[in-house]
Amino acid sequence: TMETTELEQKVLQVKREMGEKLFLPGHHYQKDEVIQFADARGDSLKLAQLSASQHEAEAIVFCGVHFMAETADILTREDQHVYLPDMRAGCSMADMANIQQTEKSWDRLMELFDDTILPLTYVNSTAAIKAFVGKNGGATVTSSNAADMLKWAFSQKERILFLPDQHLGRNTAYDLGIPLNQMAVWDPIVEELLYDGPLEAVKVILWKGHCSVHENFRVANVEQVRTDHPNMKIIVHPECSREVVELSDLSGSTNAIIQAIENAPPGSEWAIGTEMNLVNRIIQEHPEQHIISLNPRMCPCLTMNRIDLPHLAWSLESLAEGRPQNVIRVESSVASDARKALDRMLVRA
Ligand code: CIZ
Ligand code: SF4
Repeated sequence: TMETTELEQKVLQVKREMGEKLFLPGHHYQKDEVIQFADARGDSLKLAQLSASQHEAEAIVFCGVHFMAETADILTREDQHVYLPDMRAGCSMADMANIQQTEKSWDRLMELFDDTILPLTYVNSTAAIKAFVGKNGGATVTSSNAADMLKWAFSQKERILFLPDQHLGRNTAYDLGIPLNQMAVWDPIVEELLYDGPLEAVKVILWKGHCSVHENFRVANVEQVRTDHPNMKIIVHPECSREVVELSDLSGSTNAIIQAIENAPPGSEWAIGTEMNLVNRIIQEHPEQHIISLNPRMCPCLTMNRIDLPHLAWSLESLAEGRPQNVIRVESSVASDARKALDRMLVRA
């Protein structure tokens, strides 16, 4: 096996050789050993938009998870190819909405609600789900534009089905003034609507999915920080539960979290509720502030971490040797419907 320095040399060598023909986007949740080589860092929306604007690039080696690489493929030309250094880099949230279940659930829900629903999907979803949403008049959303997209959706239909993250859906709808008793949860496993009131009152139907990383930030963690650090501000990602968001000082997308820390005066104290690699990087980049993770046990995204230096070096080496591995190619009929859902968001982003 190669030593770290050899692997790093390999990465640098291929980057040098390929120049503009290679684009290497890196998600904020990636390991330091990988993101040090990224041509751009960002959240999933920024990386998708940047990938789409790399007209010189023949190869995009995506340092992130599978759905992000799919989105990059959908938004780039036919002759540009997207690669994922480890095919096991999935997303447990995206996997919580598979297309068969979604189509079955949709039929049930349209019956229950008499054709009054528009589907929205968080970009953290498979290309097949994005295509389903695009075909049915809906759009994708990210955590930075979810509120605007929800408003748009209500200009189209009476009710929204929000996939696959119930927490982002609930937190965003709540911020828009929709009371919790007008939100129902759809459990796709038992095909059941979890709701107490009259069906006419339902405005938002939340797909019962979640992020297994952000669910690890609990009310008990918030209470502990309030006790141990009374002056500390708590900021969390809206993939955290409603209860945790409610008890925190601020909530916001990856970019909003980074901005809040950058704009805070020296000596500020923060507990951050988001993925571990990003929190650690923010801590390193802001020694003038006192920053901790909201959950002291830290919360890594295991699938993001599957992209490591050995996988990146292997992926680039195989590409340079003309036998590229792990191409991410979304079938063209799926891609064209998924693109409709993405475009409805991008024109408003
Ligand atoms: O939790 C994630 O995977 C996020 C926040 C992705 C992104 O950048 O939108
Ligand atoms: Fe998926 Fe959560 Fe990991 Fe993001 S942090 S890639 S939503 S499992």
